[in-house]
Amino acid sequence: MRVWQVLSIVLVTSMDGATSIYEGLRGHQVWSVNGDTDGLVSQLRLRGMVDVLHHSGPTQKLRVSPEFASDVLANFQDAGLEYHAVIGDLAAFLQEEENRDRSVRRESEDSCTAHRCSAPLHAQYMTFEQMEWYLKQVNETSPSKISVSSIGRSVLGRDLWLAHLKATNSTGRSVWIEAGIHAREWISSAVALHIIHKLLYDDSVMADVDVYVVPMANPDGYVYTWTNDRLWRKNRRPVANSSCDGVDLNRNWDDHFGVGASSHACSEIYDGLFAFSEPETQALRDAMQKEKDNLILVLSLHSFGQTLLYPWGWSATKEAPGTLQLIAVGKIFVEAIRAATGRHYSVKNSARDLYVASGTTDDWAMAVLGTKYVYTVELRDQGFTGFLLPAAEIVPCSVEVWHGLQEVIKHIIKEETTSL
Ligand code: 0X9
Ligand code: ZN
Repeated sequence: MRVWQVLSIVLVTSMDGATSIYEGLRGHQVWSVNGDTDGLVSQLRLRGMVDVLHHSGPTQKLRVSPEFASDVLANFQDAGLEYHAVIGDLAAFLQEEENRDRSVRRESEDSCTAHRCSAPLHAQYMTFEQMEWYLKQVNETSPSKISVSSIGRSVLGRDLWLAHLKATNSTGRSVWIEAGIHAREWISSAVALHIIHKLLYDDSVMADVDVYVVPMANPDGYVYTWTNDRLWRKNRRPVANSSCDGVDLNRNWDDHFGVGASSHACSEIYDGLFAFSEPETQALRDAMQKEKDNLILVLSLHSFGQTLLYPWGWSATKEAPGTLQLIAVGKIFVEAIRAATGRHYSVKNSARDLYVASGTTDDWAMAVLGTKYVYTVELRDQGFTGFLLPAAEIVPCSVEVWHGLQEVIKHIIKEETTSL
């Protein structure tokens, strides 16, 4: 029995109806569906009627809102598709999780304030403000090693921060790491901050490359996951003539825009009115373009699945240039993690092994910037807790990415120097 199921039994019986920041998810359920061979779930997803939480293997986990529950049920019944509810009320589920973490949270709140935040927190996820405080503090205390600047502002006016970790022994090559483009994937921003910290205080192969990190690529969405809806994915763009908000920033880039995405504003994968309609993707695009000629590796950190995805995402039949090398270098990442920690990650093709999706950071970086090594990294876990990964996993997850990253960079630099 998976944790989703165990918790659902506990939670469905322990609902106390208390008001909380999870109120927006009151009555939302998680359903488990088996054997959808006709793609009904993906049609409902495009129409904004379900949110796919778990998307690998024959079993899919869906979030179903009270608004659409009876319609979705009718569709399943017509298609003869079996489902069962594994979480009866997400608001109660999340409240319960928070109650468990509360004592730890109080403790670590003291160590990251506006006046003192010298390290990323280990025992809890950080608020957007705490992450800003950390970046501002290291920018002030270590100007020779790091430079933090705002590359633009979000729809609601929050800064989009870029941390430039300066090479001490520059080879003119750089690495780009983007995190947090999907609001609910908290682990991605947490890992990005820990990588920044490692780069600041650890002398290593990384001294040879400039590393650019955008740890919070979707600040409005992230804040919204703390205040209103823990499972929010998109940005917070108000959409004209629609009751739904938000554009999926990982469908808004200008490469095969509109394929494997939805034009319905209520869909979790709504791609926006046109490519680069959003200030967040515009800012990322412009900053990446400045580094275009130096980039040897682009990583877009997401969760979950423990998978390194290589392009293309827009087509399951077209092969990306250098596919064999993409796979080989992906395996170096995976093997470094296995050797150092025993944790299992796998290398997969985005479209063929996951699903077709375009307008993404990775496809755009490869197609438009021409970066040779481009991956989406789906971090922990494999679906056990999914987007609600416990904070206790921040450090081990960061450590494994750090191992993978170092080995991959070593390899790419060696490959470049031997091919000169
Ligand atoms: O759907 C996505 O944007 C990514 N998965 S997630 O669950 N984190 O939302 C996968 C993107 C993979 N890349 C491409 N398809 N190009
Ligand atoms: Zn994602």
